[in-house]
Amino acid sequence: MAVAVKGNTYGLYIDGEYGVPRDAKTLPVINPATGEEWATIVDASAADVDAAVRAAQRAFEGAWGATTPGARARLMHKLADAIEARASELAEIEVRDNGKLLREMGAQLKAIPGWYRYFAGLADKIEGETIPMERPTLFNFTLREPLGVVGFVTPWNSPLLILAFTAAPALAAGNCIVLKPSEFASVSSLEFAKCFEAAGFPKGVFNVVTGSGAVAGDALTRHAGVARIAFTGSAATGARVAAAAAGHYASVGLELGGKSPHIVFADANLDAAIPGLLSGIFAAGGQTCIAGSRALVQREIYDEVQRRLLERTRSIKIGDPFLAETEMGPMANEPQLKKVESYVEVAKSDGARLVTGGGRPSTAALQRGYFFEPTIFADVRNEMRIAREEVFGPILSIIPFSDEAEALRIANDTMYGLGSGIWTSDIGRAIRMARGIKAGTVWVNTYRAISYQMPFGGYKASGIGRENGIEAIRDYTQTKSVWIETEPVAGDPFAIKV
Ligand code: TXE
Repeated sequence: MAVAVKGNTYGLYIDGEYGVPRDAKTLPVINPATGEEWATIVDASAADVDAAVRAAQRAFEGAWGATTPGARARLMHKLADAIEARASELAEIEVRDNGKLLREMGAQLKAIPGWYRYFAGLADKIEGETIPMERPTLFNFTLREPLGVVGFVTPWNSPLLILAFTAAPALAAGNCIVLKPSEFASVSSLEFAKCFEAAGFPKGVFNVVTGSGAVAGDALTRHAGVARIAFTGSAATGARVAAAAAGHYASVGLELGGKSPHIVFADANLDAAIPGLLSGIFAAGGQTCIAGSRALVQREIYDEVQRRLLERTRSIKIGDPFLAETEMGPMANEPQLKKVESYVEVAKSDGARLVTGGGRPSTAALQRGYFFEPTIFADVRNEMRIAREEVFGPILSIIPFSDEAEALRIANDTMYGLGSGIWTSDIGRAIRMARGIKAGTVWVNTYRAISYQMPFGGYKASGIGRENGIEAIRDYTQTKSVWIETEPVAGDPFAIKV
């Protein structure tokens, strides 16, 4: 059942209820493949955000706060089952929301239950420690407690997968959530809330407020009732979010952009490396934070790699993201299309050589959607803007290099540090490069692989903190130190006990 509560307007999800606030402003939801408006969402006010935070606080102080770790885990397993039951429906909504391929979103939705099951398994393993003290009469231990209400601000490119990175550990640790999804892709998050109902979560544990970043996002990140903000989006907005969180002493997790180097050495297996390079930049139309947008290619194979890339890129099928044979859908929204288009001129005027693409496809059927051709620039120098700024689209820059040292220097000459790829058949070189690269993830002879088991996050301007992996759960707990004197004595009241 759809959650549109008023005409085709999707309501906010607060305290277990969908509702459209009286006099609510709305925002259109556009299908980027057709340019058509297919729904509207509420453009929430600061008061709506406050209502959601209060609902989450009530749940935290009430039914959810009283839930045992084992019960939390069981609910999370049921949540995973509920997602599985609605996976195809949710994947289709995401495609309509952001234009990514059904084969991509289908694969993401299939994987998402794994995140909730993995962290469900940790819910009853959040342990404090007993600490051996120098004074034997002391009995000291730590408790690991949830933070309370956490606020998530998510982007449009993979809304439910990115949500899983933070929601799964947050729930396992016993927190309540207020989510502000991107105004460009909110419907899947609203529909996803139904899975919480199906699983039997208490009301208020998970809330969704839709709307703009400037109002709803800002209100959430500034709300004094929110103990932690997890944000995924652009580096510029991330810095604003961190400043807003600092105003009320909330912790932050930031997963920001990238300009990931994808390095191919002459000793690489090119039959694997070429599809690897393509997946790094043209999968999802390059609209991923881990896009391998800088291909660093060793001079001996520079011409061959260009030729083979060009051959395959020219055959990429652009079109309806719902069709199984489509390989690239549209850009997710109009501002994103305009941004990608603008970088073609930027690259040309900086002297990069356009090898293929560079514009919107001429096919009549694609004119109304936000489609853009897979584009390659060669002879790029790392100083050029096309090699320094995140485009978040299907534009690959090819940069030649001579040896390991030069590859490493170019790879690290960036403000970002999220992903990186190395293609080589020399294990020693792979290890040397993996050690030398300043990025949160290094893929060797593979690319764009992600799992709930592996920490994920950025160096430098690519973010703060790590998502996924066992340690991610620590970010959603706080430590309480308990000191117990088993043989109280009247000590010196004017000297600290050290
Ligand atoms: O991002 P924003 P946008 C990058 C990518 C893209 C660019 C712009 O380069 O071209 O960002 O995309 C909310 N307080 N990435 O404009 O602004 C906003 O409503 C609180 C990289 O979509 O970062 C949305 O929910 N929240 C990326 C979210 O922040 C605010 C994924 C992201 O929006 C806010 C997406 C504010 N002041 C874009 N302003 C990745 N790392 O994967 C905006 N928001």
